[in-house]
Amino acid sequence: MAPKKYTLHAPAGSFRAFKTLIAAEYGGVDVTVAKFDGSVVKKLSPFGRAPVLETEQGAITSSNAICRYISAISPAAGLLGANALERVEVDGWLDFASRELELPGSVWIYPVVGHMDFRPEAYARAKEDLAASLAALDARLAGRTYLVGGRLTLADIAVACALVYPFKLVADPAYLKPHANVVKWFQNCVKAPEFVNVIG
Ligand SMILES: N[C@@H](CCC(=O)N[C@@H](CS)C(=O)NCC(=O)O)C(=O)O
Repeated sequence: MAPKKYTLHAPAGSFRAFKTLIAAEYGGVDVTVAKFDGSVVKKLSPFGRAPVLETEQGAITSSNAICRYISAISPAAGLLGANALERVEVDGWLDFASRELELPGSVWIYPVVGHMDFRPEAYARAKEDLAASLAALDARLAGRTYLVGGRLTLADIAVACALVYPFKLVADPAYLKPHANVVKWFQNCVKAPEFVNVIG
């Protein structure tokens, strides 16, 4: 049987695309990244937002849905959790990554990389909000290697991807000092070849 075709449409360097591409690395799913064309995304996505995954059955929108799908079609990688409790915990961490990390992380980073005007209040608030989320994450990671269960899941992938740019571009050692468990866990995740192949 011919291998199924999956094409991901996302701007270059999108942290929302990283989640899917790393899940695909763990799952052994071949995902082609298309040269980004916003007009294609507008056609494929009802909201006109990237990323979008084109499959032979139709398009899938929303980065969390896409990475869940890639994990679901490669069950041997165990990315969605080992039982019902782990599965809902993974879902919870995907929500956490989107709301509590990607959101403040973007508001902090976008003015720095020129994607948004600099507004001092929003910038300061984003830094504070991200620190509060990191504190919660740090507490969860005390004495644990992974966020859910005893092995890496999509929860680790999504949460680590949300932190790639904040950690690379804006968070200095003083900001990260209270979050040593997060830093240790993050470094452990991103050194895996499946992460390195996507984010370098
Ligand atoms: N919750 C969505 C957010 C997607 C999103 O905001 N994508 C941005 C690019 S990273 C976008 O397409 N912005 C263009 C627009 O909103 O028109 C997801 O996780 O996929």
